[in-house]
Amino acid sequence: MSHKNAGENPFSGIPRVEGAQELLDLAFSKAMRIAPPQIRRGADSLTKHREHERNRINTAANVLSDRLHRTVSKFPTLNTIHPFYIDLVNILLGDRKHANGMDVLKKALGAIQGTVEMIRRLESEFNSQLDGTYTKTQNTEIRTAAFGRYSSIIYQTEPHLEILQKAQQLLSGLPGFNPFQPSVVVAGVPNVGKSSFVRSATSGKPNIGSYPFTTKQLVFGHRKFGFITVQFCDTPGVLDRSLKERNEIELLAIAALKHISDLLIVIIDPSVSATYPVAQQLKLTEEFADFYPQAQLMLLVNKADLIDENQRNQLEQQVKEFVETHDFNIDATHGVHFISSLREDDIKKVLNSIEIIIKDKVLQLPKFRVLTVPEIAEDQLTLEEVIEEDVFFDEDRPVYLQ
Ligand SMILES: Nc1nc2c(ncn2[C@@H]2O[C@H](COP(=O)(O)OP(=O)(O)OP(=O)(O)O)[C@@H](O)[C@H]2O)c(=O)[nH]1
Ligand SMILES: [Mg+2]
Repeated sequence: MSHKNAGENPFSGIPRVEGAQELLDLAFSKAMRIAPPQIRRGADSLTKHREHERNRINTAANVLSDRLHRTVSKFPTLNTIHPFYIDLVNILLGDRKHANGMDVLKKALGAIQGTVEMIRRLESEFNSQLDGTYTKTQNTEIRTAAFGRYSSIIYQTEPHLEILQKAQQLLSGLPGFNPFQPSVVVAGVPNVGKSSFVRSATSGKPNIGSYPFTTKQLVFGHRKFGFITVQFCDTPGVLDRSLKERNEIELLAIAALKHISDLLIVIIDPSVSATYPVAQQLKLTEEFADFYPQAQLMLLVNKADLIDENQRNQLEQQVKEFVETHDFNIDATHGVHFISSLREDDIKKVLNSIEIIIKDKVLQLPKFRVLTVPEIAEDQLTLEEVIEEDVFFDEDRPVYLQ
């Protein structure tokens, strides 16, 4: 099992997983291609033939067990991964009726490890069957029998291989999340402008479209504020429905919200083309805030370019009342903005507020206080590397932490 650095997706290194038939084809074709053994002069042709069959039995076992072992070893140690990824595994691989995804994956990895051991046992059994007293035909029959047993074992493990294939396809492309960096999660109903905002604010490249559900996965972007790097997570649009009615895409967004959000930005679309009326979008904001009560909240009323002054005044009043009548962790000065994510100045204003909230509130959380310095020790960076990577250093700022 492999270990990853903080900030990397623990599943990112998993190579494509071969299916049962593909594995067997590989193993048997390699075994059948090997040249007859070079045996000391004078050895009889029966011995030569027997050793050739032995090599085939061993080669096929090697290919099968090496490939399977390599696949299993590329998966991360499951009990050390961050709860964020545990939730994603549970959602993406879970069979909602019977088992959660982590159990499904653990079972599959265990079964495949068991298959490797079984192949090795069969290899040694068939090796000891190849006996000096047998004819060539009998030795070939033993090799054929070995291949038959290998095949049935590999076919038995096919459902588990399929789970690993699914895991590789769904998990290896997940964004890397660093639990040692503050995270901003951007949420809201479909089409409000989440991806547009994350794209303007960070180095990420979210998909943008003028129809709901453009973003089907989580996308991370990063932005440096002086010495700290902040992760921005763009989420798929979440609809205003009860939890059990939500589909997989929406559950993904919620899983992300729960574990990683230090600052939750809820974007509201007040325009006539919005998927939901503002009142309903505000109601959903309550749900989000309940979901992760520790997160700071920021409300962005977006698409301000599409509303007139009258509407804007009304909205300001509506949002003000909403905030006053709830007990949110929301900054009085920096917590609410009316913006257009198409205007650069508006984005700058919001980024400035984000920086203040992160430095004043989020970095005060105990988890960041303990983790800033050990991160360097763990990565074994030298002072020069630290300076080069600009981890804590910025021309405009003193070198110490606040
Ligand atoms: N006029 C105007 N259009 C905007 C603004 N922000 C975003 N849009 C447009 O709104 C549409 C949806 O934007 P996205 O950023 O894809 O919205 P999203 O919330 O990520 O959508 P989903 O991923 O589908 O949930 C796009 O056509 C954007 O160009 C804005 O401030 N003003
Ligand atoms: Mg989007």
